[in-house]
Formats: sequence, structure tokens, C-alpha cells
Amino acid sequence: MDEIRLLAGPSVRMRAFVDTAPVLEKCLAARAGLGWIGKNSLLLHPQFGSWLVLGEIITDLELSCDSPLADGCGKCTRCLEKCPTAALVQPCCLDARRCLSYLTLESKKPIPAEFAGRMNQFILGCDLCQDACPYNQNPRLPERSAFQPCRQALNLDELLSLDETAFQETFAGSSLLHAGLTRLQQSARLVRHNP
Ligand code: B12
Ligand code: SF4
Ligand code: SF4
Repeated sequence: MDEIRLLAGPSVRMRAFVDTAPVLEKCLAARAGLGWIGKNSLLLHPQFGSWLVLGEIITDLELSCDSPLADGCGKCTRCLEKCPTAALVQPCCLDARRCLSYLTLESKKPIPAEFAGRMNQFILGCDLCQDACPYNQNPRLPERSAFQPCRQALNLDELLSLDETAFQETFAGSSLLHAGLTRLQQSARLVRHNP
């Protein structure tokens, strides 16, 4: 935003969002020509696939628009086939109540038994409908240090042995704190017996 202010002058009004407000980010990104909404319901870019996070600056600056990109999914349905819980009920349409990402990250209720055996080794979030996508096969690693992974894979026994104090210390600065120890340990107990 500082750079925009340098170019456009101090009177320009702006506000930035990154998954932080009720803004239809995928829809806006598609209309801004950054990609198309794939059948996995995520924004896909021809080069980066869906391995990207969206952020936006809303401003009163008069800017010219790019044209939206054409749909690149074609007849492919790999993401729908790969979803372990059939949460992608039709192309581009996700039933969040069945999605492991919702169940492990957002839901306040215990994970229903019918989904426990389908969690693979995911204790938080799920990327299977992204892993399956042909556009996601050669991911570009982020250069910025802020986007580098801050920790290697979690050890389930270690996670299950943590108390709240140790959890806060171990994951200080990580988004895992948002999930909370109770939720993570619930998932860890469920995936322990999965192959
Ligand atoms: C709620 C939410 C979830 C929910 C529901 C997701 C869903 N697909 O509905 C849950 C918890 C399940 C979830 C999971 C994930 N999420 Co999420 N989530 C959001 C959030 C906060 C809101 C999305 C939303 O429901 N908006 C409200 C509805 C009405 O809008 P919408 O879904 O965008 O649909 C509108 C338009 O897109 C358009 N539209 C929809 N489909 C189509 C199809 C066509 C053809 C057209 C023309 C238009 C169109 O019409 C709709 C109505 O206006 C966004 C951030 C944000 N503020 O947008 C992140 C966001 C979508 N999530 C993101 C990510 C990364 C994930 C996960 C991969 C995380 C993970 N690893 O577990 C999974 C992926 C699951 C999946 N396959 O979608 C990223 C996606 C980046 C990308 N490449 O698109 C976002 C954008 C966050 C970010 N800032 O980067 N998420
Ligand atoms: S994130 Fe996992 S559970 Fe959710 S739609 Fe994608 S594959 Fe299905
Ligand atoms: S897996 Fe196929 S259908 Fe699904 S989002 Fe990727 S290209 Fe589109």
C-alpha cells in the first residue's frame, strides 16, 4: 500500500484484506482476470494452479480492468473423484458440512464418525482436491520468507502429549494456535488408526 500511495498520492483511500473480512475473494479474483473458479471451487491460475492465497486492496483509485480468463477445467473431474467425503457435490459446489477442511478447522462439533476413517493423516485442513489437480503438479515454492513452512510434519504422539502451556510455547507465532489444542488432539486421536 505504501508503494501505491507513493505513485497515486496521499489522498488515495485503501484497505487491505486477506481472508479477514466478508469479501467474495474468489469471485473478485476471477472477475479481475487472475484465474477461473475450478471444479474444486478454488481459484485456479494457469501457472500456479490453486496453490495460492488471495488478498485484495479495495481502493477508490480509478484502475483499468483485465479480462477474465477462460475456464481451464474442461472435462476433467479429478478433484470430484478424489474427495474422500464427496463434499464436492457438483462442479464448483462444495457442501462444507462434508468437507474435512471445515470439519477439522471450523466446526465446533466433534467430527462425525462417518468421516473419521476418511481423514487419512489430515489433522487440520485437507488438500486432496488440490493434490489431484493437473494444474497443481509442479508447485512453485514461495520466495518470501513469510510464506515458508514454519515447522516440519507433526508427530502425533508429541501432539497428544502436549498440555496447553506447552502447546502455546511450541506453536507460538503459528496459525495452528487458532485451531486450538482440543481440536488438534481430537483429530490426532481419530487419524491415529488411519493408514
Ligand atoms: C468459508 C471458506 C471456506 C469453507 C467453505 C469453502 C467453500 N468452497 O465454500 C471451508 C472451511 C470448507 C474452506 C476450505 C478451504 N479453504 Co477456504 N475460505 C472460505 C472463505 C473465508 C469464504 C468463502 C465463501 O464461502 N464465500 C462466500 C461464498 C458465497 O462465496 P464463494 O464461495 O466465493 O462463491 C461466490 C463466487 O466465487 C461465485 N462462484 C462460485 N462458484 C462459481 C462458479 C462459477 C463458474 C462462477 C462464474 C462463479 C462462481 O459465486 C459465489 C456467490 O457469489 C474464503 C475467503 C474469502 N473471504 O472469500 C476462503 C478461501 C476460499 N479458502 C481458501 C483455502 C486455501 C481453503 C482450503 C484449501 C484450506 C485447506 N487446505 O484446508 C480449503 C479448500 C476446500 C475447497 N475445496 O474449497 C482460499 C482459496 C484460495 C484459492 N486458490 O481459491 C480462500 C480464498 C482464502 C484466501 N484468502 O486465500 N474454506
Ligand atoms: S478439502 Fe478435502 S474434503 Fe474438502 S472438498 Fe477438498 S478433498 Fe474434499
Ligand atoms: S482437478 Fe480438474 S476439474 Fe478439478 S479443478 Fe483441477 S482441472 Fe478443474
